[in-house]
Amino acid sequence: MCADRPKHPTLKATFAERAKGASHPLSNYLLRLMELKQSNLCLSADVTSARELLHLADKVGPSIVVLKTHYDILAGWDYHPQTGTGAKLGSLARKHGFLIFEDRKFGDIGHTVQMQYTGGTARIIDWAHIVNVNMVPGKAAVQGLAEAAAKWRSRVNYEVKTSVSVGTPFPMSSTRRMEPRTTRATGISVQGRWLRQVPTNGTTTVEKEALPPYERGLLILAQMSSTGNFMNEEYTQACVEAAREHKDFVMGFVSQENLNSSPTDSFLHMTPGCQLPPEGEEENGAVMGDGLGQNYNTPAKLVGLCGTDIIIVGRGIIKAGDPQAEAKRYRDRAWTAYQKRTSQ
Ligand code: S5P
Repeated sequence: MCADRPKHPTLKATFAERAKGASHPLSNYLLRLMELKQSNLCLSADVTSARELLHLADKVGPSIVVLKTHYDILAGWDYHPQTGTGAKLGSLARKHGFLIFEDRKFGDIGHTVQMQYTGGTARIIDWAHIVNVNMVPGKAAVQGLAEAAAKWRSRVNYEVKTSVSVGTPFPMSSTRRMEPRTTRATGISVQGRWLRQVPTNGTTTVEKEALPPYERGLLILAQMSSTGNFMNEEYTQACVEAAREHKDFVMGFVSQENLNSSPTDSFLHMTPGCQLPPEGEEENGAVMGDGLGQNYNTPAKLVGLCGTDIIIVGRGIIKAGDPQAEAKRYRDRAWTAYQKRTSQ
């Protein structure tokens, strides 16, 4: 299923090592979060109401590093910038430590995607750390979104500096928030915090306020999981080119395999079309499609063999009897596949 591509250094590097070389501040944050939470799981929260979404995010939050939404499939989405669903998701993201990825798949001319990203009732840019683009209209869609994000970034920065509340996120400057605090706490894990590192030399680095930086990131939809899709190799490579041209905004791809090929590529890969056979049948069990074109592969195949970084799982978790326990199982299997890949 994944092409026979030359082995790229990002296949062997740990997430912590890759964080150091990440040019995008949000990628740097996400890679550190993955290492610290020992998770490379994104929940695709495709439920039907905003209330269910918030409930699920709170339950599954400890196991995931990214929560993916389709805000337009949810009944009862509250658009209020300070108290609405986006703002509530933001506080759950801070509570549990995950990023919000609105799977909007923008796919229009540059000017229109800018308006869709920043305006309307949803004002996606205000609550989604990450969005994605369908590059069918050409590279201008990427450029349009990048410009919109740069404008947003300078507006938020200005508003924070002048202490005007903007409804998004955080009261402190990103630089302060990114600075780890160092405390003496020999060999003890610090209770109640989701971010902590294993003690080294008797010193534990505790990132108390490790909230995401004020940045927005883009994933380019470079390959799809569905049968008969039209994203051929030429298209995929055009997506890679566009990503290289906008490294300050593009974090990586939604793809089915690792697409890093030039020595300086350090993109992240998030991969949908992932399911596990039922517990107890994992060795021999097969995963079937959904009857509507969706194909599924296991975390071992996607992360281990195809070299992707984060698995995106929807119905495999949501439809389980106990989504919380199932999220833990997916997290464990995807993390094991990552550990195997980097240690071989
Ligand atoms: O190629 C793709 C790209 C995406 S973003 N295939 C996908 O399935 N997706 C999304 O991932 C899709 O829109 C859905 O939200 C999720 C997969 O859900 P599942 O229930 O099949 O795991």
